Amino acid sequence: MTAPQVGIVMGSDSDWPVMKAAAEALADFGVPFEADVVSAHRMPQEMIEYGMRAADRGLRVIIAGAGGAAHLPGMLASVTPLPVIGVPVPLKHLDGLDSLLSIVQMPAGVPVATVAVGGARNAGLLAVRILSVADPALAERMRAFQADLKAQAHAKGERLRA
Ligand code: RP5
Repeated sequence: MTAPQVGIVMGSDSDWPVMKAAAEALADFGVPFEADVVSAHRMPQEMIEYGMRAADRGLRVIIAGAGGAAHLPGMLASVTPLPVIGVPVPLKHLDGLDSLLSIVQMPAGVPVATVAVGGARNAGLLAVRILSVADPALAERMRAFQADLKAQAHAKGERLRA
């Protein structure tokens, strides 16, 4: 089996219906990934261990999703040199604004690349872009994907003008 390049982690399996879009984006581009539940509040030692070992295990990017008091992405960013992409997961109350603010308001020196509330697909695509900097074949697939997006947008305009 190919070693995972991206670690997708989330605070609970209840986040998976949102987070699976990141996994699907990575699979679309053939990027090997792993997915797991790593809760900042319910298993803090394991969470720190995951972050501290991630780079040495060969991961290149971490995608971390959580809802509510969403401390997982920031805490992982505090213990790993890897880029961390945070996904605010919307819960029943507050529409994910709580998750967004918990993830995006990081102190200077500890960045988390935060995507939109529920934006797990973009998190996957951003991870692909990060990896493609050092992977020309992956960069070529990203260019083809972008060209396809452009063609679809043009087609929508053509349908409106018709
Ligand atoms: C957060 O609490 C998780 O990321 C999840 O979004 C939320 C609810 O978790 P469960 O109670 O569904 O396990 O830490």
